[in-house]
Amino acid sequence: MVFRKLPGVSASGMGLRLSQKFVFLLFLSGLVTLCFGALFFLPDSVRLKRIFLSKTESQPVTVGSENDVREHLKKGAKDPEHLRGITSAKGETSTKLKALSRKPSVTNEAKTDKKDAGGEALEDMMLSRSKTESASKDEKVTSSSNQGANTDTSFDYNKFKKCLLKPPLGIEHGKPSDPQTLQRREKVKECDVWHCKSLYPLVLTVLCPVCFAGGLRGASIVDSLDTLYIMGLMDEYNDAKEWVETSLDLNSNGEASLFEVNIRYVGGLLSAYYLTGEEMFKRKVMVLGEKLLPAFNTPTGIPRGVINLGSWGWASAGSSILAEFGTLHLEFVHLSELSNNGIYTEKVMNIRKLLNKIEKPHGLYPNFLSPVSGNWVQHHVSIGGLGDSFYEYLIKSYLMSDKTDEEAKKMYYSALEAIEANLVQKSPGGLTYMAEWRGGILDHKMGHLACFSGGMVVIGADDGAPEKRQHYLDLAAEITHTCHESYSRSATKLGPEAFRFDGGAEATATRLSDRYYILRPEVIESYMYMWRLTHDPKYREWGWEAVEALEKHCRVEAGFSGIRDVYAQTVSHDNMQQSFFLSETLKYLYLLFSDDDLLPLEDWVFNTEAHPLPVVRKSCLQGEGGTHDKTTSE
Ligand code: DMJ
Repeated sequence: MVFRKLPGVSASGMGLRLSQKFVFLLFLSGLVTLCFGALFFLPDSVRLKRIFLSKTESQPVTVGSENDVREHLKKGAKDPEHLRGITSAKGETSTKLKALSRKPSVTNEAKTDKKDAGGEALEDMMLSRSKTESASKDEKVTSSSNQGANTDTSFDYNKFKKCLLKPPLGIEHGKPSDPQTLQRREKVKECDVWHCKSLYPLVLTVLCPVCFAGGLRGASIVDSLDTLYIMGLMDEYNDAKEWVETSLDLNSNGEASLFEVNIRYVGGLLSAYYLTGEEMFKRKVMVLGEKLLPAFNTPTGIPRGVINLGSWGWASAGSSILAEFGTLHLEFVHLSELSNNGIYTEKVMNIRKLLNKIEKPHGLYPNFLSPVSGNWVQHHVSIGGLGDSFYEYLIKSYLMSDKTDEEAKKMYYSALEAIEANLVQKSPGGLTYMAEWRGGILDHKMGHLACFSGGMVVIGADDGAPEKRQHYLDLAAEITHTCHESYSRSATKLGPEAFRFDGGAEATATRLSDRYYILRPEVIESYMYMWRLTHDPKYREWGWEAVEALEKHCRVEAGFSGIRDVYAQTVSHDNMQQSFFLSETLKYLYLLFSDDDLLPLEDWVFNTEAHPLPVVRKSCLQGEGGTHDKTTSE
């Protein structure tokens, strides 16, 4: 065609046949493509390359200012792909091209990469070798995860502190003025020292006395950080902190429960950061948070229950459990707060959206949902195991949002209405309990786990319809009373795993398999909230009964142990000290015997593993800050 336009020269005049012309053109275009393609393989310094390739394709995206970061993150929140070219810290650079060509698998890179230069690297160089190795490994994961979620480290900790209404640790760490209460509090503290003395040397040498099979190690250490700090056990806290800093390996290969990792590790690291301001905790939790994101890559966005942190992704098929995928909200909102990246909030809002929209039998939420179809898998409803913390997180999301999250509020009170209409029962002996619901048929059993609901109902009492306030207070008190009965009707004064209200039973376990107690916190948790909100002294008395029973039946040489049968006069130990004993049971007991200004409920909500997370005061955090009551001291 070109030839036809040349004056005086016809195509045929060049003596070429059509097929020859075609071959010639093919050769020419191949040559041009080859030359252009070769530009990509030239070193960055070659001028030709800079001339021909546009800036955005060949040069690093320099994230120079906070605003640049925000801009990328804003886009990233809408389009996670966009985030792939951004590395972990403010001011760092990355190549979009490089990021796009990265393989999703991280393991090889993690082994060979060197840690990026910058503030964090410098800091690491000053720490021990193992710390450098561990932090560096974590950093590798962040930069090669291709999620690029956590990039902004500009969270203003001082401003956050100013936005709290009261100092977190109150006056003198919430020391009660009444000597008997103080004595009881000291006893609880001593229990914690006891576990530390026996457990920590093991932790520090053997490394893994309490861990998840195949998952992350050191659950007890991360879980107990804030308890130690709140109790003022600074030597033990410093040991735990050092372990986290030097030995917590976030790349561990093997399956782990997304729920467990979230409530213990994410929750534990977040609360440790908010309480202490230690940047190391924030860095760790940011890395971990990012590693959880692939779990949400399902057709519905409902995450799989089991993940593999080492190989990046979810590990198992099957249904997702309501209490697991519905217990991410508090931690994920804080991951977004700290990283200034909405992606975490987006993930959990997506879950909520689905749950809000889906048809619910009698307004109830069944325990199993398919992450593929987004439908309920069967109709078993429980306020205990499999369902519990989903309801807890609805009301706590509302409270943690500084009472702005109206959707969470609405969902919580409608769920509570459905629970009251379908599950709440009164026994012949006058005990109020929460039965379980199996496709419309009631199972008159209440699990120990469901005993958290006394606390849940009481913290939400004030924000329901005004005419219901007293009703909620009464309901909370009745449930807590029933749970106390399940303790006081046993030989050990500790409660069984599940108790029944049929066949003549009233708050007692009828099956052998339900008779164990594994140091669970839920009953004591409700005592703590009931005490804080009513100041009825009986809750402190009930708490003390539990301390005495724990001391008598569960204390062993190496810490505390669960028991196999709460009705047996002579106990048999299961030789397990659950990690929640440290994070929840002892913490709630300590708070029960402290003044209300230790972690005041106006400022803090506790995640389902009792890790305190601060109320997010958006307007204060975005404005000048400073609601701190200056009359109190730290
Ligand atoms: C804790 O790990 C959490 O409270 C969870 O939500 C369910 N129960 C255990 C302790 O019993």
